[in-house]
Amino acid sequence: MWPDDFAARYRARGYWTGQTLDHLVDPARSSFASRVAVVDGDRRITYRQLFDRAQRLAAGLHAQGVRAGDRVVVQLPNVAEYFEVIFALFRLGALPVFALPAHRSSEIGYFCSHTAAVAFITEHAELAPAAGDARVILVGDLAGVDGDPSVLPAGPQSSDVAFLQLSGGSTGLPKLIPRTHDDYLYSVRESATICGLTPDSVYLTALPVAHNFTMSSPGVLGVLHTGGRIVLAPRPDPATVFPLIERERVTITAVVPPLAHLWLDAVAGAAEKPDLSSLDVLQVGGAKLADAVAARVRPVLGCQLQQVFGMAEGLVNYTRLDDPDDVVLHTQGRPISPDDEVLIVDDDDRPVPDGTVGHLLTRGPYTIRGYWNAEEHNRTAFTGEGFYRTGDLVRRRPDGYLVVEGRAKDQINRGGEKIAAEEVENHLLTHPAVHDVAVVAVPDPYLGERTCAFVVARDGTAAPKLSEVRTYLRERGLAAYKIPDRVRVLDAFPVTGVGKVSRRELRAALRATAS
Ligand code: OOB
Repeated sequence: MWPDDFAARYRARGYWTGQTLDHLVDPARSSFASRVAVVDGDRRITYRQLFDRAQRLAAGLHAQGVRAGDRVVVQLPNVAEYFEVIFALFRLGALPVFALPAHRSSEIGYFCSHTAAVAFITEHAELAPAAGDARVILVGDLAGVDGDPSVLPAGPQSSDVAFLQLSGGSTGLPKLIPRTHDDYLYSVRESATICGLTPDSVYLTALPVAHNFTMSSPGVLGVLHTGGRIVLAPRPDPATVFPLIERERVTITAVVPPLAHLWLDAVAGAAEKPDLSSLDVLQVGGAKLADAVAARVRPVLGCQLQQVFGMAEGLVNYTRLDDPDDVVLHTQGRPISPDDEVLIVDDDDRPVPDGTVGHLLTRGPYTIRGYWNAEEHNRTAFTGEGFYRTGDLVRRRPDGYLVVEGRAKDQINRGGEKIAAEEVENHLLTHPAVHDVAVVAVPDPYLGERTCAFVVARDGTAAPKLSEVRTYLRERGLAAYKIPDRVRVLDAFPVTGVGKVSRRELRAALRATAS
């Protein structure tokens, strides 16, 4: 948590307002109450209906024993129930732990045990055994969880942790990110302004709704803050989203670079063009957008591009809607807040001049000061002064805009989906035929990066083939996006440098041979 003097400053400057996230759907903000908040297929849910249902669900969960401070692992696809669940939990002061729909028993089991979750809400009955002691509530059974809201105790404080978000991770196990009501609401409100949201905005949720980009940049919470409308897409493919954009007159949506690419190609190649004329802004983020793809957005889709460089730990950078093309096409934006402190440093933490590539460190009014229950990891993930080491290599232009030039963390960014190399390596090291393994990113024209596992076989055994590796990891319950795209077998790893070989050097050496 933030030191007192920082917290006092963020309050005095009006960033932290003392409100909690459940306030976003409060019908006391009566101008919105009768408007549609969420469209999910044929279901159209007003702000008042969402509020009422969330209150009743909160009471039902309370009756089942869910209390303030309890953790509840939430794994929901893009469905209306997601909103009922999160606002019910926010009302109770219980903490959603946001799993992704792609997560499987390995990830879910870890989230449930690591957070000592009291409940696991999912659509996947087959993942129930992974939940351990947590009560499993299937999405289809949520409607039966109901109670009288008048018995609910007082809600949380704005300085309390509101939920745990997942870190992309670079170590063996994913870290959890505690975000408070105060800090998150600040980023949501400012993002809504920066992205030009109004009560007439219609936001298409094409990416998973629980990802930080979709939730808050400005995402679904930004839309609820301004009284706009959320349209949920079950899948992000053109055949699903284009008709939704047409029918609902969508004005803004957010995608990762491979999806931007896919949508552009689909429109460019269509004999009969979809009507995307309502679309004002296409936000692209989560991974570096290639200049060539950026340049096609306006000519092909007829809308504005906004680049978004953010992280679930906090800091979010946007190109602004009135920025010139040079900035929008070639930079990843600038921070939300005048109090976002950005340091770009060399390997010894010494600041580098503008224009020089260095490690991005940051702290500010909505960037965490530490991961949840991870004291030891926090000592290296944050500086003594509380700056978060993002692991990103960036350069700052004289106008303050950032350009992402690379990454120093042991992570693969597979089209916006983050994979911790070590997590996959640890799974593969349990394979009886694997002596050693290094998982590295290899460049890919479509996804940006894919994963390659370099495997050294145990003496006298045959190294597992790609198909065996895939089956093995699937059976261990690893999410599909973490499963290597390629396997390469080596007799031994190259010896890099003198003395003990660091994993990082090894991965770098192997990456050089992989492309
Ligand atoms: C978003 O959040 P995460 O937590 O999944 O991943 C954060 C990491 C960053 O540290 C950076 O390595 C990479 O994803 N990243 C980008 C990028 N946006 C994110 N790298 C290059 N260019 C970009 N535009 O990915 C996220 C959170 C909020 C808003 C948008 C994205």
